[in-house]
Amino acid sequence: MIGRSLLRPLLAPLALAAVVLAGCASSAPAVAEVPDDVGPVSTEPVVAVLDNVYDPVEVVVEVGTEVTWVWEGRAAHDVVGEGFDSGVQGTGTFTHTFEEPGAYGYVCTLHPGMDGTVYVIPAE
Ligand SMILES: [Cu+2]
Repeated sequence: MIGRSLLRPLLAPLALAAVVLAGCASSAPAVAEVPDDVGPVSTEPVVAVLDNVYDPVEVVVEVGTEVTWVWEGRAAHDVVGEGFDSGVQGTGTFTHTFEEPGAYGYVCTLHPGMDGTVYVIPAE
């Protein structure tokens, strides 16, 4: 019983921190593990932002690689994932360099079902 009463003041701030962190990541998918069977590495990864799909839907890059999204559709879209957010734009490009391995799912917050994934694998 002594142990529990000592722990309680420590756990309350932790629970609060977890709620705050979850709130910040409301629209960005969580980073997941990269599956073993991902496709070949894209050396110059460029993703077209179309209406309403990313092309290609998935890219595979090594850590430290910059990925570029190019707006080619007629409608406005955004690119929102864990640690990156293009903002809504109708033309132009957005780039992000991925420094940690993981499966970075991302979405267009304007169009449900418009999503893609960047698989970041350790450099050779
Ligand atoms: Cu969109």
